[in-house]
Amino acid sequence: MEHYKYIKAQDSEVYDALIGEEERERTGIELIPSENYVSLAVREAEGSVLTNKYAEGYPGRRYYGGQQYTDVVETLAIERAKQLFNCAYANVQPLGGAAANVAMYFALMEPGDTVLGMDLSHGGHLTHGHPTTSINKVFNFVRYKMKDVDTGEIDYEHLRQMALKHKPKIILAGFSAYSRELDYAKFVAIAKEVGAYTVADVAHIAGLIAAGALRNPFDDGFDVMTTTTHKTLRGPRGGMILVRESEDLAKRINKTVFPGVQGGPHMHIIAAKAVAFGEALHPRFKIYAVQVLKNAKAMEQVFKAHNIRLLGGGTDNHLLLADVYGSLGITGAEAEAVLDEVGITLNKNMIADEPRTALDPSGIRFGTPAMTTRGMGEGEAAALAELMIRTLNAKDDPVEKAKIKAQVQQLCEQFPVPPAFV
Ligand code: DSN
Repeated sequence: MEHYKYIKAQDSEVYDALIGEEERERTGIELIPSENYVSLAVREAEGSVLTNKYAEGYPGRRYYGGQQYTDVVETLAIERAKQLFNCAYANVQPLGGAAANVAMYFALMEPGDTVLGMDLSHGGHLTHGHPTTSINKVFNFVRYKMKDVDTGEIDYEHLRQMALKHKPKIILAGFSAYSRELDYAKFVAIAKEVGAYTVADVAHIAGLIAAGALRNPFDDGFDVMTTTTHKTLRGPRGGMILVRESEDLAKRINKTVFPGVQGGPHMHIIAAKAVAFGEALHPRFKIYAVQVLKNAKAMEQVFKAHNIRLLGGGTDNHLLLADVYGSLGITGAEAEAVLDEVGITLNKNMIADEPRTALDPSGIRFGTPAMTTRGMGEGEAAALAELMIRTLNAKDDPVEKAKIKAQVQQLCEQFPVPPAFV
C-alpha cells in the first residue's frame, strides 16, 4: 500500500514527518498508558469526507442542511456508546477529555460551586481543578488523597469529612496516574449524604470498563461519566459524556456541549468514534481488555522482583507508577530520556507527595494498552519490563544500550503496527 500519495506529491515537509512518525511507532514500544494504536478502519473514518461538513445541533435537529449522513454516523456512535456503557444517554461531540469535563462542569454547576476531586499529585488530572487551569477560576475545587500511597487505598473517611465540610455539587472519581480500582459505591453513598452528583472521569479506563474487565461506575449508581475515546477505548482522539438515566441531566449536558462551549462537531471524528465503538462491541475487544490487565500484572511482577517501589503497591488496571528515583537513584526525566534512547517510550511522572519537581520528578508512568494492541502477551510484557530495568541500570553504558535497542527492535518486528482488526 502506498502511503500518503497526495501529501507526498504536494508537501514533502509534512510527508517526511508522517513517515518519520510511522517509523517511530513501528520500531519502538509505546508504553505511555494514555496512548494506543487505532485500527485502519478508524483511520479511514478520520480521514474521510465528513471533515467537510458543518453539523451544529444534534441528529434530527441541525442548523444547516445536508445532514442525511452526519445523522447516520452520529446516531450510530450514540447508540453504540449507550450499549457499551449500559446507560441511557451519550453525547459524542466533545472534542477531547478536557472539553468534556468543562461542559460537564457547566452543565451540572453554577459558577462558584464546589467540586471534590482527586489530588493531582495522588493521581488526579489537570482538568480536575489544578490551579493552573482556567476552569479553576470559575469553580471551587477541593481535593481528596490516598490514605496509604503504598496500597493506593483512597481515604474514604477523609473524603466523607471533606464532602460534609465543603458541600460539593460534584464528587469526582477518576484519574490519570492511579493504578488501583476505586470503590464507586462508597463515592455514591457519600454523595447521597451531601446531595452531590457523582461523576466518574474514566478517560484512562473506558475501554476496560466497556469490555467488562473493570467495574462500571454506573452499576454502582454514578450519575455521569466523562471520557476520552482514544486511550483504552482505542478510538479517534476525542471525548464523550455519558448519563446513566437522568433525562434532565442529559438535556443540560447536550445544551452545554452545543451551543454552550463548542461549535460545529467534528463529524469525521464522530464517524471514527462509531467505528471504534463497533470494534469495542466485538467479543475480541473483551479478550484485548483482559490481556491489557494481565500484561500490566506481568510487568508489576518483574518490577517487584527487582524491589522497585510501585506507587499503590502494584496495579489493578492498565498502568503502573514506579518510584525510580527512590529505588534506583535515577530521576523520572533521566529515566524517560534513556528509555527513549532504546526505543521504549513512557513518561516521567510525579509520585504522591513528590519530593522533587514536576519537571524532574521521582517517577515514571507506563502501561500496556498499546503493546497489547500489537498482540503482545505476558511473556513480552515481562521481557519488556526486564529490558526497562536493564536500561535504567545502563544509563551511562552505550554498548549495553545498543544491545537493548536491538532487542526492542527485534520484538517490535514480530508485532507490527498499525493493526487491522478484520
Ligand atoms: N494526557 C493524558 C494522560 O496522559 O493521562 C491525560 O489527559
